[in-house]
Amino acid sequence: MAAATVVVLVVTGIVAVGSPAVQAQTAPRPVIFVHGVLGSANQFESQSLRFTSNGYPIGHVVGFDYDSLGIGANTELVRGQLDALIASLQSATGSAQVDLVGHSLGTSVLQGYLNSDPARAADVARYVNLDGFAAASLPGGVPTLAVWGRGNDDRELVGGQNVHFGDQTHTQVVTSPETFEVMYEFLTGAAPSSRDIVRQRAGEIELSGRAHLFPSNGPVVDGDLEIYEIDPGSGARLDATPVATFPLTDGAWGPFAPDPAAHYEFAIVRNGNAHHHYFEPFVRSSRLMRLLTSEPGEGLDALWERGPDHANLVLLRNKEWWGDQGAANDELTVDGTPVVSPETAPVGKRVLAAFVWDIGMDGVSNPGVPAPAFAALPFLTGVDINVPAAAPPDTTVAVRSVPRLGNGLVVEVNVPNWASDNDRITIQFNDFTVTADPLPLPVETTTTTTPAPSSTTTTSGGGSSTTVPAGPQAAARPISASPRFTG
Ligand SMILES: [Ca+2]
Repeated sequence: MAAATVVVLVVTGIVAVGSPAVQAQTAPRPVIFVHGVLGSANQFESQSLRFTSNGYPIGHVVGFDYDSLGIGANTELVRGQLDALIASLQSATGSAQVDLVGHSLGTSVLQGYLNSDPARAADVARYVNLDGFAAASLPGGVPTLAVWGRGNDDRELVGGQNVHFGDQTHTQVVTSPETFEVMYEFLTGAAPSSRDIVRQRAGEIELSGRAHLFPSNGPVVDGDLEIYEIDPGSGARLDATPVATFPLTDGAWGPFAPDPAAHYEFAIVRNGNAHHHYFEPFVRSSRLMRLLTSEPGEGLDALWERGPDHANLVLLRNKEWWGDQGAANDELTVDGTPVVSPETAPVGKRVLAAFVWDIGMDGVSNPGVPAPAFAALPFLTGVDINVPAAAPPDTTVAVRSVPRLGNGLVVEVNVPNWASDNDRITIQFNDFTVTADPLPLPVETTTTTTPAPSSTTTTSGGGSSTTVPAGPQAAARPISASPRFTG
């Protein structure tokens, strides 16, 4: 009986492979992203914006957060949580199957999940394996796309579609437009109309997400999230009263509707401590924002020195900062002092987050000597820059990013010099440099002011107005307009 069931499932999978045109005409299946070690669902945020730019309902692009360091002891727990998430999406969307995307350690989690039970594999139409584990056969027999990054030119997932981006680093493979393009076509059977994120207009953007402890992804349950509009030139709050406040009881917050022209501070306030998070202006609705913090004095917060005289900053981007790649280097500075350098961010260290503080609390910057405490940690680096601080803040810290191969894009984020004894600062930079403008809004014309030609046989009622498109409904931006290699 069990063997017969397996045969039926395999046949079902083959039918799905041969029917891309049918798939493209139906509502897209929900897609679930499973991050790797030290990761979070936030690493799929920009891809979620690309999916919704191409018509996916926002509730169909979901992130799954788990404790990546505890996965060995929690394998069955995590599989049970995935079962529940998939069942909830099937119920909420009416889709019989979902798609799964794993990155790095997340590919081990998902390959194990798909191989664990044919009933689980039957609920999954397609699987995307991003720069993670190879396999000798399709996980659970599910059709698979494997995308490989730098250093994995020889890896293969046997039986799957294998794509190699040798010029993209490990997490860049997750967030790049090139990966989106192949992933979208693999999942839907059709090319995307835009691989760039399409901006939404004022009044259309809604943000929500979670506040998590890093790296366990445990929820923050004992504080408030306060959102302030800030002066982009100084980082100072425009008003002492938050524009929105969300009690954090299970980590979840939102929705919050930002002005796309405004700049904001998201402050996690807990027990006299505050963790201030800053972003570039928002371009599109998201449910995958993750505000990462830690218990004061624990975890990574134990690795840097805090005090009343200097500010501590985390500079984060879900695309590796490159410091030893010559013309392809990223530029990142704090008050003009380089954070990214050959010493602090060699490409092999895969740096996603730079921890910046006055190492030794000696009032001296020594940015060319990376912090020994971070030497053995993947994706993280520590940089000695003395940023004088005060409580309350009395000046502005200027952080400047010039993304590699960004066509001259310069991003400046200015923040107050919060003192690190009670305040911490995170700045998250976008992992994308290109966005597309939305289609033009329909233009209203009034029929009464434009008499119809005599040849027209049908006319509208007198005095009414009608809405006509301003022009052909072109794609937001042709894919060919973007360079193939985005660095
Ligand atoms: Ca120092």
